[in-house]
Amino acid sequence: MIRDKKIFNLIKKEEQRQLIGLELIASENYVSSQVMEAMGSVLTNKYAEGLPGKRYYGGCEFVDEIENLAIERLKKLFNAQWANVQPHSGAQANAAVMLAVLKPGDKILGFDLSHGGHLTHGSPVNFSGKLYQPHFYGVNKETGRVDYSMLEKQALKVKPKLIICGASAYSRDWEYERIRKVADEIGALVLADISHPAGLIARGLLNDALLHCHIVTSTTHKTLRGPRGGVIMLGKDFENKLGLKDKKGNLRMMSSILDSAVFPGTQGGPLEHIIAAKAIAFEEALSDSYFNYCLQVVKNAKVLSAELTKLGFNIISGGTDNHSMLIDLKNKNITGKEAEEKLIKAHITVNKNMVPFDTQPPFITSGIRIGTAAVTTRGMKEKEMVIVAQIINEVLETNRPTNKIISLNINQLTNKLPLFNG
Ligand code: DSN
Repeated sequence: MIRDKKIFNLIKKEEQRQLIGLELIASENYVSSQVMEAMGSVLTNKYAEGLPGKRYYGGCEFVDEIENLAIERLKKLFNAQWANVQPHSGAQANAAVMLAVLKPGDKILGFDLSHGGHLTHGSPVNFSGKLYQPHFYGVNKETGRVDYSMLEKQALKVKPKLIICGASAYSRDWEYERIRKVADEIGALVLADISHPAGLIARGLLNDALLHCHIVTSTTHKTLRGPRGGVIMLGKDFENKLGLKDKKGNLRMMSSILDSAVFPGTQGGPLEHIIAAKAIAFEEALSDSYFNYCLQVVKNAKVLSAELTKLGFNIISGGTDNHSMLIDLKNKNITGKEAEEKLIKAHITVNKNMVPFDTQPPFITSGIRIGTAAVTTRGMKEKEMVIVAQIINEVLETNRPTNKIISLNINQLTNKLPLFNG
């Protein structure tokens, strides 16, 4: 076969971009070499529709063992009662949960996308807002934190069947217990989408969603530092019966309804090469070195947020409890789009992001979102965060053509740090 030089040259260029750049996109990270190796393995050749031990294809004895290991390791990591590791992404995991517990037209209550929520939590442009009837809660304008009284009021008024918590641009911890309390009052289920802070929750640095929420979904590639993918979990004692019956009239368990909603409900064959890589990442996340990594991610985020605040940047909610922060740039007279473009010229990657009560459209925005998961994997600590804050300030505050010098500084900072951990 003729080697596809075009594609491999582009992959090489992307590797170089990742090597020399400063990756501050809050949802990205760098996987270990063994996670990478599993993703490029012969497992990609295998069809395995169904679950371990119950497949629709022959020859699944080894992928069965792999998938069982992934499930067991994930359950251990989160102290979960049950897990499905097949969702191809976080969006797929959320789609499966909604298919499992809702009927078209049912009401859902999610965190407003423009306040930091996610498309799959009821946005009108997403299946969740098209198939179901979405309602929203947001943050308090003064504090920038989730307005739990608003959430409670909305829940009591709307009586949704599902309350969704979790976010993609929110730097504070969640009060899961409080959300569960109001859900119990109205007989709603609670779904926590912990995609962003999953690793920090697993290692006990943030409140545990699995203790209070009926169903928990996550991606595996953000703070969890695994391959691109999704998972669904049930916390202990949440194997609730939903009142649904099988053909023999027996009550069906939540786990079985969720399994069926993943396959055949929303997906076909599972990606066993990705599931193997997930299993490796879960084992890595159980290690002491990953725990220390999580501690450093949070320390780095706190230092970066404090340094940016000193330089006059407005961090929504005044700081961070996790790996991320959302910066409102209105006082800097620059839009999110302009900031993203200026920073990329200096080899710093961030994403423009709506801020709560934004007056700019989503393609422009008034803010940027920053996270420390990736740079911490590269080995950066508090000292580097001080430098990063100064460089961001210099890029955004000046109109001088300093970007070349700045990108050289960034490259010096990143070049010596390996792309693969472990
Ligand atoms: N795109 C992801 C993020 O950046 O947070 C969420 O899907």
